[in-house]
Amino acid sequence: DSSILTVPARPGPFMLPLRHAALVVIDMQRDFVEPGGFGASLGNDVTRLQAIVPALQRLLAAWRAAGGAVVHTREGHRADLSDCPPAKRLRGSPGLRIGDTGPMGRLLVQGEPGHAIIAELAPTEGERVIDKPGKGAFFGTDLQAWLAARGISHLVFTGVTTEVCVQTSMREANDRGFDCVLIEDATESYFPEFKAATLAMVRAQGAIVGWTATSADLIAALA
Ligand code: C5J
Repeated sequence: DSSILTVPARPGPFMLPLRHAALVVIDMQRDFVEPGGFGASLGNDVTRLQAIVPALQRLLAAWRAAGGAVVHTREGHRADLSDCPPAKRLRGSPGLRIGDTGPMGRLLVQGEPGHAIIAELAPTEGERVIDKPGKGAFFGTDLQAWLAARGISHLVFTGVTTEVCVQTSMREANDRGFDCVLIEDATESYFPEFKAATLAMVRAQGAIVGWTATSADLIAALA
């Protein structure tokens, strides 16, 4: 079938049936990428994450041009925090907690300025936006049913942060039977060593969680 693309990847080629695949963009929200948001409240240097935006823009453009499905996720909670477990809200000693008001509104609360996807990567009409209360994109969402209804079996993961929401979502997907590839230069962490370790561990042991590939190799395969 000519619609099955071969993407150079690690630990070996990733076979990508475009019509049964979705590009998943995890949590590219102001709360993680811009100063004054949730990520910064935990003491992180958020500027590291901005470096992947150009690669992600190029990949989104190529994927959209090829007609592939796109899913964006946003981590966040209802205004009354009824879907935010106290264990999550009270963890650690951050400057501000989830639900507290910062320069971009209440941290990790739906509808607040900080909850929005950054303008450069704004979803277009027809793309699915999944609001998730946890780190994984499947927990507490209808993502699995949405993908099943469209016959999607292969997922291309991008976004932030590599070892938290991206890895959790990729592991959830792997256990649900999806073949997954993580795009190395379209994901980032506040901790470079955690990103490197995540890339290494997902593709180890014969792709025990999935594959990794570069955006350039995927874009070339889409052309
Ligand atoms: C975190 C995420 N790091 N999107 N969320 O808390 O990775």
